[in-house]
Amino acid sequence: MILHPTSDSTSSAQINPTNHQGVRNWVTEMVNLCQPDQIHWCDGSEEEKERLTQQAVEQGVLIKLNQKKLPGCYYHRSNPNDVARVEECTFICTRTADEAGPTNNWRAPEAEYEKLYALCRGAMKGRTLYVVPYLMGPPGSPLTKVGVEITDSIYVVLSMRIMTRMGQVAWDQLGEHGTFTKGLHSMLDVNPERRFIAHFPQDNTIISVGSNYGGNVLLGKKCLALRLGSYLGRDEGWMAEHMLILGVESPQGEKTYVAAAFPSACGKTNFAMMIPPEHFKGWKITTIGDDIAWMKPGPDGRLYAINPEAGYFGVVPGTNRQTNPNAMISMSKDTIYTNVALTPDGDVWWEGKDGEPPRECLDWKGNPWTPASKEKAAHPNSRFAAPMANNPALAPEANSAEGVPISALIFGGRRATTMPLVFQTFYWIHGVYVGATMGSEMTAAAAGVMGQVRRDPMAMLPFCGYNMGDYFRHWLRMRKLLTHPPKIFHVNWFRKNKEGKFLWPGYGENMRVLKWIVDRCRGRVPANETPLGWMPEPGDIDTKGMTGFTPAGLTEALSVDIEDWKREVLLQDELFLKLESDLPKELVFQRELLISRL
Ligand code: OXD
Ligand code: MN
Repeated sequence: MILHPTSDSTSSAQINPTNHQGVRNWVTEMVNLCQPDQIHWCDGSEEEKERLTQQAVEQGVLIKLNQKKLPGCYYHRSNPNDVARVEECTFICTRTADEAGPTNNWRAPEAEYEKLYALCRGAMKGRTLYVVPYLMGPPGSPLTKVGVEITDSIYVVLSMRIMTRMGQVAWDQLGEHGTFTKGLHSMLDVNPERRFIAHFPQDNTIISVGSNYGGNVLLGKKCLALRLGSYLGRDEGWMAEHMLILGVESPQGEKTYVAAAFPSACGKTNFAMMIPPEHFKGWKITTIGDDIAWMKPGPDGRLYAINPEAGYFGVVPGTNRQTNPNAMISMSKDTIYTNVALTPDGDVWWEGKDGEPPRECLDWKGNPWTPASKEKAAHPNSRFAAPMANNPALAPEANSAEGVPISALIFGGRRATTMPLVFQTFYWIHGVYVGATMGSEMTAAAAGVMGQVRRDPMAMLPFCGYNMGDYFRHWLRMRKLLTHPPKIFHVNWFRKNKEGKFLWPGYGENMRVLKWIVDRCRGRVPANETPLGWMPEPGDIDTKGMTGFTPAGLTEALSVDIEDWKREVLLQDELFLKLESDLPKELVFQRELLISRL
């Protein structure tokens, strides 16, 4: 519904889709601040999608792709200065710096509001202000939260429609008196000098300016579901984690659910949609979520998880029919592609796609590209946004209000050395220590030095909305609320041999490791006690039917080098020293215990 700001946009029930006075007042305030030419209250309907898509094409924000090959799919090219999350422009604005902690950039709330409001003043002149109501979580779930994002980006509106349950459904859940997260987004002039993603946990508010990149501007995702979510979870007794959620179904119909935290661009989407190898006939993996888990103790003392999202915002390069067939199908219709390459027949291409590279195409910046070009055709962090309903492996439980009971939590980073293929931690506190000391090589999902190992506790370093030491304390506290806590594991699909070749093939073959994890959860397989935790004998991982893989390869992938581990413990100090007095003593003891076992 389009309105002119001069008409009273917030008083008439007829033209206003919500009677929530808090929403009305805040929208009026933001309209007065940003001074748009028009206001559009999104209803989430098909008709609205068609109309806005058409407008986005007319404005050159989207390009219509070949509808025979990719029905309902569109192409977007971002400003080349705006292709990834920017952690140095991301702020936690708590009352005190100590509440944000040493791993976050802190700003005092008053000064930050003042600065950002000054930037937003009149910023939407000549533009439309969209009011986007959305749900994070299935309708009716006790974990579900309502957000309202105000944005001047039509790309954000159309992406939010894919990534969340957007429109009337959110007003219905909010009612007249519910609480909601306020999110203000303006692209401004998409200038890195004026790019700020600020979170005000104590006001349940987000302000994001100067970017149009998904992770910075789809405010339900990283900003609400992780940063504000983790803060709310601490206060309300639940957990917001950077985790995929999947179901493993045996040929006998036995279902086990696991959640796994891997840093950005380390294979969460691939793992969540995995197709088991031929040898595992009758086994099925179903996807509940590929990026975020909200988890709460259930009445039976188990930990229940929901996926707050409704779509996937996945990394495209390297995805193909071998590595992730379900992702290929998911993005074959009704998908927005960002920063991939565009072929002359209106198709998309990226490094690692099936088949030969196109003889010519336009690269992600719109420049002519051929296989002889030195630059990559698709940006390494190019993305697809696709509705989860497109995923052939989607679990029906993805829409369940109560969520799924989690048997295993899995941590894993991208590590060329040191970390074995899999181990199980001895008990919860040990598992928290292993998660807290997780390291991973940096990827293109965030601006920074690629390949450098950094400590990324629970894969939450960029996403924890409060003091990391307190976050660890919250993890330790959660154990007391669970009578049947999940078992905690660590995996590493990325270990290399001396020649620099991966020791484990990864992708669908990860089913073999997952099967061991499921069997451990169900008490069906023995394990060796090692300094790191419980580990399989090489024979306990089923390698039948693997080609080009030798038992020696598995032994090497599982090996533990004590000298490497002594170095690893020292590297963990990088984080522990930073957290200093904030660190729970339990984790310091765990460190001592590990050293004594080495
Ligand atoms: C993401 C990320 O987009 O973690 O999911 O960067
Ligand atoms: Mn992520």
